[in-house]
Amino acid sequence: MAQPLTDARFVTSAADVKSLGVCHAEVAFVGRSNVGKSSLLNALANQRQLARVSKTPGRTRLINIFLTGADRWIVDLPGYGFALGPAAERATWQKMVEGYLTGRTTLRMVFILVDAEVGPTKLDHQMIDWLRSEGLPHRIVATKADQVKPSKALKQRKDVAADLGLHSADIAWVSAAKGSGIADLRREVAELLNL
Ligand SMILES: Nc1nc2c(ncn2[C@@H]2O[C@H](COP(=O)(O)OP(=O)(O)OP(=O)(O)O)[C@@H](O)[C@H]2O)c(=O)[nH]1
Ligand SMILES: [Mg+2]
Repeated sequence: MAQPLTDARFVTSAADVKSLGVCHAEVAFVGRSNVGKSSLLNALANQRQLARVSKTPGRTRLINIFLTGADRWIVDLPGYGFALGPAAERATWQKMVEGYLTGRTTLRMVFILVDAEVGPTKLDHQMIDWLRSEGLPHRIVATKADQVKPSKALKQRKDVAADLGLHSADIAWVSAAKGSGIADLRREVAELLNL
């Protein structure tokens, strides 16, 4: 049988959670702009151009829905913290993302992406604190792991985890560029979606 998630295809973009239909189960990916969300989705789906990867931060400004299996969704949320945009734009982002995250009973997991080398930023902390306070199921994924020197990897994993009050093993370490950690995360997503 083909690998799960590799059948993923883009369905729609939405600015408002109210315009989204129902599905059987969904998982969402969120993180600061440029953290590698789209690249990770492409790696999980084993497709080059499923989600758009760009050098310009803040490209993904809508809720992007991808369909996999029978009625399962993978949801790419717009990144936060792009270019210190106008306050009104940030308010729109917040309304859209928080509306989505609190408005979906079929949401099984929020994957929150943190840059492995940079570690959690102030905005990452805010997002994670908010997810905790809302009691939303979430899991940290450290992206671009290939950017961390192998000699520093162990300490970096410990430091990033400690910064978030977690253990190293609580965080999924991935590199979309090198493929490390992708198969495990794909399996995890497939299980969450009962695929
Ligand atoms: N070295 C390395 N670079 C990566 C990796 N994943 C993504 N990148 C690079 O990081 C940049 C941003 O990647 P995207 O996947 O577009 O990030 P995004 O979070 O979707 O960004 P926005 O949609 O703009 O918020 C691109 O230049 C990617 O090539 C990785 O695993 N390793
Ligand atoms: Mg993107």
